[in-house]
Amino acid sequence: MDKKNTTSSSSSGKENLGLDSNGYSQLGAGGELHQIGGGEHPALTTNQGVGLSDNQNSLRANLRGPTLLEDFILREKITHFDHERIPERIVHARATGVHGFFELTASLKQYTTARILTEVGEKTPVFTRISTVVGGAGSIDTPRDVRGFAVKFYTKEGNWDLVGNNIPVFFIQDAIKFPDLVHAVKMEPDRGFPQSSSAHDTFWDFISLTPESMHMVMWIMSDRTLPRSLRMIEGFGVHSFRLINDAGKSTFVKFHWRPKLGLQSTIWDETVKISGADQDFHRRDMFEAIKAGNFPEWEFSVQLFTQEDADRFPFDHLDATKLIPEELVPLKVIGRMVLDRWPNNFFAETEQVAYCPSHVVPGIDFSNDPLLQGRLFSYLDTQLSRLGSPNFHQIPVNAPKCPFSNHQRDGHMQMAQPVGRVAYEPNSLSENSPREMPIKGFHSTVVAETGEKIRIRAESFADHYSQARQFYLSQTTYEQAHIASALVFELSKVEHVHVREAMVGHLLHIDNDLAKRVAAGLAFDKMPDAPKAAAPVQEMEPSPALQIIGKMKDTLIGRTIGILIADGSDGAVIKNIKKAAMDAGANVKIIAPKVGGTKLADGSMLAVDGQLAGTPSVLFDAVAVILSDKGAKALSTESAAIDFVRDAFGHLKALAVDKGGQALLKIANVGQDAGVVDTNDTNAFIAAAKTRQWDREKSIRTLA
Ligand code: HDE
Repeated sequence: MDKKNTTSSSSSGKENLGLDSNGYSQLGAGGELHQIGGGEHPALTTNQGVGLSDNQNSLRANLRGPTLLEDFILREKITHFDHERIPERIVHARATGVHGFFELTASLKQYTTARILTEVGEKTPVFTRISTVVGGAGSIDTPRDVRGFAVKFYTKEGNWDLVGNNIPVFFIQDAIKFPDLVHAVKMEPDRGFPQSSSAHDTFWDFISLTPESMHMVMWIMSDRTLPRSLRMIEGFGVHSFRLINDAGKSTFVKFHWRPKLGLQSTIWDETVKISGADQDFHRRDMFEAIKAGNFPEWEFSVQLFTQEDADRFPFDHLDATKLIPEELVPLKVIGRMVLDRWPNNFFAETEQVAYCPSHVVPGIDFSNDPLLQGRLFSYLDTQLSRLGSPNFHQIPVNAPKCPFSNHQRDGHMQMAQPVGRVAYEPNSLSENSPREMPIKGFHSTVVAETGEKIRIRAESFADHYSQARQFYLSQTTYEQAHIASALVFELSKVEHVHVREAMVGHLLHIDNDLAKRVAAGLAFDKMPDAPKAAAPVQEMEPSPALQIIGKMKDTLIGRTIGILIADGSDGAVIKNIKKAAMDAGANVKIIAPKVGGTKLADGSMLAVDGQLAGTPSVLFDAVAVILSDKGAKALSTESAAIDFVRDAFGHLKALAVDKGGQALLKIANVGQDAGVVDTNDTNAFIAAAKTRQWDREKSIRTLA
């Protein structure tokens, strides 16, 4: 076990027995321990427990002779290595997973029998996996993309998987379109790129021919798809589910996660540069936060509504391209989730975890949403292909933490050793074999279904533009400009002019001004025709809850400030800024030309966290630049230093500068505004650092 790994909170004492937290042996060769280099190390063995005397050389016929087939140690090691990979997920391959707990704060006893939703104060272990959708497992953390938000609750009544996204709606209404959507957005089959981007022809071709996706398109073109941190995203169950109470009564429910740190995104240019500076930006951020004990937390809420309420909605709640505005059905906060333990092993847990929306517990049931219905099939099928065995539920991260038993048997990698003669039910030969639980077991809701068996989309699913319009009109002017600019950016990467035109045609139904801005950004000489809408566009009340800026918190908690220094910087000023930032809850990192340390004005050496060339300002939420005249002169010919301040300004961040810092700003041609303050005015700096300087953007960038 890594001695330095303080993030693992396995406190069962099992390590002392050579067992991991799951009770599996970590030692071979009888658990023999060797005293090596001051530490006690388990013996290195084969998988059969045979101790190795030499792990450096394979067995050869003579000193310089051929390698022998007889070398079972070499063959076992290489064979295992050859089989190290399993098929990556077709979507959501790239992810970060963390253990934690869910705690109920308000009971839903009136609505459900599910114990996890009725026992206030009870803590339920969870494993949460947050993913990008499009790229492969080794792709970057920060493309413009939806984030998956999957939570496995290990409840006392079985596992419940809430497999959602950070956006409350989806692209399509019917599961049968999912393979087409995914084939269109993933890398194009003839060329194998782009790896993790929607900015290409096949995606926009499909979208332009799929009007039902327009609401989702507004969300993915917003900054929601550019999260600052996985700790600062919302999560949504998306579909309507049902809660069932002890009288068998059903209530519809939508599930929401809201981050305690507030919602926050980066801006596009910043995201692009983060992708170059740190491909693991989000995974590292989560790892470091957990390691430092800054455990991310989300509030869990529900929207509850009846069939009669649903009948009055101006949309069909079974259509996953629609959301229920909070102003129509308010959110009821019922719990919180805290993520506090990094997995012991990435592959064993984050890779092998198998979520299935069909994993529900008694008291929770499905709606007829045709997308959800398709998902109920797809995920189990996917896990069989990915993990290769119907026994995937026995992998520790997937196994329920409550007892489970049935008569299923055998199969690849059966890890259990069921005893006895009976593997069927009913039986009279066993007194203790598993039996049904007629009262407490899972019951599907009794629902009357009538009508013709038919392959057709319901009329109530025909309105494709009203909520897209509502979303766009609910945004602040800054956010609207980002949406319009994102559309221009993405469509500018589309080679086929007719696809660009078709998209702008759809925008005409969403908002005339938006269509005009995008058409101008693409240099159209005339506005294309709007396609015929399947249903009239309805005017809906704007919903401020759909904004990001409206939901950002002015805070430095969970955020990081970078201080750029060089030889000769003033130690007292550095100390002052650092203290103010830390008092406000921020992390602070010192950046200098050399990582080994910097000699301050008073001759003392200051330790450095990051080397300037490898630690650009995109990694921080605000920056301070503290330089002597000599230091400023030395950095004036360093493009990394020029970029540091230019990007911080361009990404709307606060800058605190002393005289030398000002000199660098001048050389970098960086302007002055309320977000650029003197290092002596720490209060002004901290206030500015808690947000972004939105007004600055129009002075530095042409947005659509
Ligand atoms: Fe998924 N989706 N999906 N999806 N999805 C998968 O299952 C699928 C959909 C979501 O961290 C796959 O285990 C179909 C909506 C997340 O492991 C696969 C349809 C939402 C994750 C699959 C959808 C999601 C997946 C690939 C249309 C938001 C990652 C690997 C009917 C509510 C879970 C896997 C994790 C993963 C199928 C639509 C969220 C192929 C057929 C809507 C968060 O089974």
